[in-house]
Amino acid sequence: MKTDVAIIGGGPAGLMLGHLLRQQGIDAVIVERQSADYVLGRIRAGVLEKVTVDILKDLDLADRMNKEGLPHDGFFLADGERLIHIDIAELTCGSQVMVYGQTEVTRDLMDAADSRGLEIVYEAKDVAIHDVDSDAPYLTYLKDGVEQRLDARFIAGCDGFHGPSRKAIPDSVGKVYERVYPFGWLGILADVPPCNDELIYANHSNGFALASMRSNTRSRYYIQVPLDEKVEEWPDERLWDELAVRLGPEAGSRITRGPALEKSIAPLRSFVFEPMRYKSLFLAGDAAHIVPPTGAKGLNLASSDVAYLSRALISYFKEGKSDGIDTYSQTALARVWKSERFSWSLTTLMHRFPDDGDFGRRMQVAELDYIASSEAAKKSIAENYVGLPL
Ligand code: FAS
Ligand code: PHB
Repeated sequence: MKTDVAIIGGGPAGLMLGHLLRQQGIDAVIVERQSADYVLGRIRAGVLEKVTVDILKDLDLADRMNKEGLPHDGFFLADGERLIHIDIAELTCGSQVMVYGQTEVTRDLMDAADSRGLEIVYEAKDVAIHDVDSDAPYLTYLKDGVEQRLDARFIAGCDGFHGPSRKAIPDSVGKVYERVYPFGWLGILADVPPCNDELIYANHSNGFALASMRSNTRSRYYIQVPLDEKVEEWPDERLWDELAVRLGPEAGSRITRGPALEKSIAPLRSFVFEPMRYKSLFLAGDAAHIVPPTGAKGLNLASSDVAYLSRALISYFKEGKSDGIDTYSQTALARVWKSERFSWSLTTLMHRFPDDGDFGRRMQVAELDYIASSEAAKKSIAENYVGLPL
């Protein structure tokens, strides 16, 4: 089989890239290790920046999001009983974020693939990358036990943190920047109304908590837990009790309890791999970087990578220009690092770190006092939260 761009990974990055290329008549094939149901079963991001909303609108795939999504004008930082409102619409001259789950974004992109000629090979096993240092790279993979070959001009590694594409870049070329946090997030998804109409990020002496949602009838909550914690140690009732404590008396009293539809622990790390291009191989999304979810940046960084990469590849195939692909890594990384900084900063502010001690806690209180009293501090948080311009 032959295509223009072979995409490894059928998550949001791979699906968005594939659609944007097909929309311009450029051939692309996605090779995905899991089944479609497995990909849809992963519960992840909940907040979309403008860049992600715009990609769905540009692809004319925004109808369900416009119908079911919840545009939000602000969120809260809670510190014990104090609630600090970040009015993002006022502070950013009208920008909003869209609450619409990554699962739904992925579903909308998947459902449109066939009708738009975007081929997705699901359950492709043992994907291997060949000859990326040439102009004729190719993939091999097993489908129903039979080895297949996919020749392409370029390969896009959209295969997430654990995929093979980063490893296809020589150690002499690649550099890793990483910080692993000494805690994880225990998340619960339940068909209960949210306790608040906007998100609440809470810093409590027991640890961080987040009250989020997927709709007006489906809520998503998280609490910070030690890295060695097991989901089995958190029966629903214990988790609901702890959320009521950490979110503060007002929001806590409005929590509606219900059975978990999903409950899992995700580790937190800040991670960047440079460069995001090696000859005929490009990296996009979690394949190149990971952020702690505190800033709601993970999915949205995948979107900005794909916005840059699709423009570069379209310019190459339709105008014969290489300046976009030649500057892709540098352009994408400039935005990646600013989002890494914001996500690290908000994580540091809102979580209890085992080694912080009294001084570290006083620094958090002083920063929250400053944010509560400063328009400039709130504006800085707001413009990062809605997403910096491309
Ligand atoms: P993905 O990981 O979504 O997709 C990569 C795809 O590549 C997967 O479908 C995988 O099956 C496939 N793949 C991997 N190896 C392969 C191989 N060898 N061959 C073929 N295919 C292969 N972000 C937020 O903004 N907010 C959150 O709350 C949040 N929560 C998260 C919770 C968890 C547990 C995780 C892991 C991430 C979370 N994220 C969150 C980040 C997440 O949303 C990612 O940023 C987003 O999925 C990035 O999309 P992709 O880059 O497409 O990577
Ligand atoms: C979510 O709803 O899953 C969510 C929202 C905001 C975040 C992280 C996760 O910062």
